[in-house]
Amino acid sequence: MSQDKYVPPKVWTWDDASGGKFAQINRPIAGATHEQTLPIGKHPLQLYSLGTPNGVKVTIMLEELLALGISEAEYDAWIINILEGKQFSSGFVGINPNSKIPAFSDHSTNPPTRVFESGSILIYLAEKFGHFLPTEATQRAETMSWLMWQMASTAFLGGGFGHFYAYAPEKYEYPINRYAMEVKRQLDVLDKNLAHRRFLAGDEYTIADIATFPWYGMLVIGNLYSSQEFLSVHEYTNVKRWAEEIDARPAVKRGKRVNTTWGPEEERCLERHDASDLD
Ligand SMILES: N[C@@H](CCC(=O)N[C@@H](CS)C(=O)NCC(=O)O)C(=O)O
Repeated sequence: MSQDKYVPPKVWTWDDASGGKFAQINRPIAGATHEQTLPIGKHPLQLYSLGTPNGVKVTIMLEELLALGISEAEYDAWIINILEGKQFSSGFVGINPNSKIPAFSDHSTNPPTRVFESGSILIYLAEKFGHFLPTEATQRAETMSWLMWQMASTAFLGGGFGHFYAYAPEKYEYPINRYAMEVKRQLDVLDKNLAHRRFLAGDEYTIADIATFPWYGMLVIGNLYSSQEFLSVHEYTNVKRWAEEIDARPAVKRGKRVNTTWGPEEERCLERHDASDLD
């Protein structure tokens, strides 16, 4: 697979030995690979996830709601190990036909409401509990714009830059250059917006911040993909200030730990079924 001699064939075919960290789990077909139902815990809200940036968006949101005293936001967070292919069980695919964490179901409705895509789960929870999504039209539009910006932009950061810089079997100059440029442009978009705003949509902390922090915030203050130096993230001083403020929130500290299988042992919380699991 030499990078300068590759000529695409007339018809693409799947080479499952193409290498890379995710070669074992990525496939060009959708659907379940095995029959397995999902567990259902004692709370109405059930989350099937992993402590990746997309996963912790939802656990941060739930912990923020609980921090406001909303006990109906109590939840069970089950771990879905994507490296073991658990996102392809029939139960998981039944909630998310796209086989990606996070997937969520609300059993307080009859039948239960399934929700997939992290942005969609954030909107569902914000509307259900009436927090972190302004109701005034202009503010709501601004929040939605930044939320959709995050959902559309992050594939370039994770699937593009992160994949080629950290996970691909070899370092290829072309995609690393292309995605590094795009990620730096995105960081500059955020930095310019945060130069005159406390939070992404204005003065209020919203689901746009909750969605964006685990990606771009952690890129700048958490060394995501060990790329802090490579991307010169110190240049984005407004993003850093914003990320540090969010990172200091107690609910964010709790949410970041849920469904993590890495990091310091005492910080991990493989599954959360009760507030005491994090205490
Ligand atoms: N747009 C989706 C992306 C979710 C996503 O990419 N999840 C990754 C982990 S962060 C995953 O489950 N990957 C498993 C796979 O690709 O099979 C969302 O925001 O919910």
